[in-house]
Amino acid sequence: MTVKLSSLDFKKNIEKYKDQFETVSVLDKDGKILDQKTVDSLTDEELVKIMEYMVWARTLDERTIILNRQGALGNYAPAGGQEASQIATMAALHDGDFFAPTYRDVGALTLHGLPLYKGFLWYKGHVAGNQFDEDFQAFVPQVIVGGTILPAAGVAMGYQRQGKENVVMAYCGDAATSQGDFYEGINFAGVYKAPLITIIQNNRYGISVPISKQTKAETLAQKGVSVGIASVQVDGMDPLAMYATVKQAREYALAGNGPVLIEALTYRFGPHTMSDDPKRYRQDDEVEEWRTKDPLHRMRVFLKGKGLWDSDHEEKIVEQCKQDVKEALARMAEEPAMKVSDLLKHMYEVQPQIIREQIKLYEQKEMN
Ligand SMILES: Cc1ncc(C[n+]2csc(CCOP(=O)(O)OP(=O)(O)O)c2C)c(N)n1
Repeated sequence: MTVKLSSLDFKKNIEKYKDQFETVSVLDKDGKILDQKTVDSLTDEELVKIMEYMVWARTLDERTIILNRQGALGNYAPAGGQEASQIATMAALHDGDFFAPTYRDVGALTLHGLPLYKGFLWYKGHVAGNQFDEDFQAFVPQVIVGGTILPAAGVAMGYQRQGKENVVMAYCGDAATSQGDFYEGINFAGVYKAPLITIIQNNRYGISVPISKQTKAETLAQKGVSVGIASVQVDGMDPLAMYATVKQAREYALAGNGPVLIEALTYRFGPHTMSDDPKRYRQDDEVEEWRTKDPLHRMRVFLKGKGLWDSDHEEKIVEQCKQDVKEALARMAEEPAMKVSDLLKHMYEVQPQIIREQIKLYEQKEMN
């Protein structure tokens, strides 16, 4: 279709993109069903697993905040509030699927199979927290904003070439979608139809910078349109919508259709990290409003209504998590203190001369 320049109106052109994305939801904030067909497509086992994952992760978040305040760990990026977009989606992965997490996703990474003590070591900046078993299908948490997507696209292309029946799931934040790496990653995955599921955890802030100051785009899902891939916006506080969307995206990607971009509308209840004061840039009523959308609350109401959940079940998961934390702390304490020479040994497969010299120097110092 062609158009005469004389009849072109730039303002109207932008308006064409408004309200292009409807938000997928399955449960409302009070646990009422909005999409019965999707609920019917999920087994009781799946529904309970989603809740167990979220309760465990919320407990871990609360415990880790306390441990951080006690000085037992390094810094911590709280994830409370994001359990539907971050944790429920982990429940949709299959054995052999690959996960590319950010610094906010150590809980999710643990549910993917990382021993918790390794996650704790990672928070402490201990080199052993970056050493995963070779057959563990995940990257270490990425601190570089936007840095998850491009390597994840590479793994997805590799899986595709090996004929593996597995997908790669990568997370990033809203601010990360303004980074070049984000576009390059989704573009590459699109060109090669790689089985990459990218979830944008749109919690509305990049530290203190609100989404309105990050981008002029109406939605973040529409960024996928620019590279021609399937893109969807989902209520990121709705565990069933997030879980079912990832399940569907997985099937779509494995059928050879290419990547899917999911924008999850979510919120972090706590600070960006433990050294941040969100009261300086967020209003209390905004936080309270989002707390009414708590993914655990709506899932609890829904499951109780189906007779699949009670407080004893929830208490058992909470206790399990506390026990896991205790054991992880004990295991972490057994780890030998990190040496500077250890740090230098993991940068290169074949060490250049200058690194070899530095290792030798530090090893001599460490012996004295
Ligand atoms: C390339 C890069 N620039 C800046 C930073 C500093 N930084 C750390 S977290 C952060 C905000 C990221 O926000 P978002 O992507 O929305 O994720 P969220 O922290 O909300 O999960 C910034 C700017 C960084 N780690 N990496």
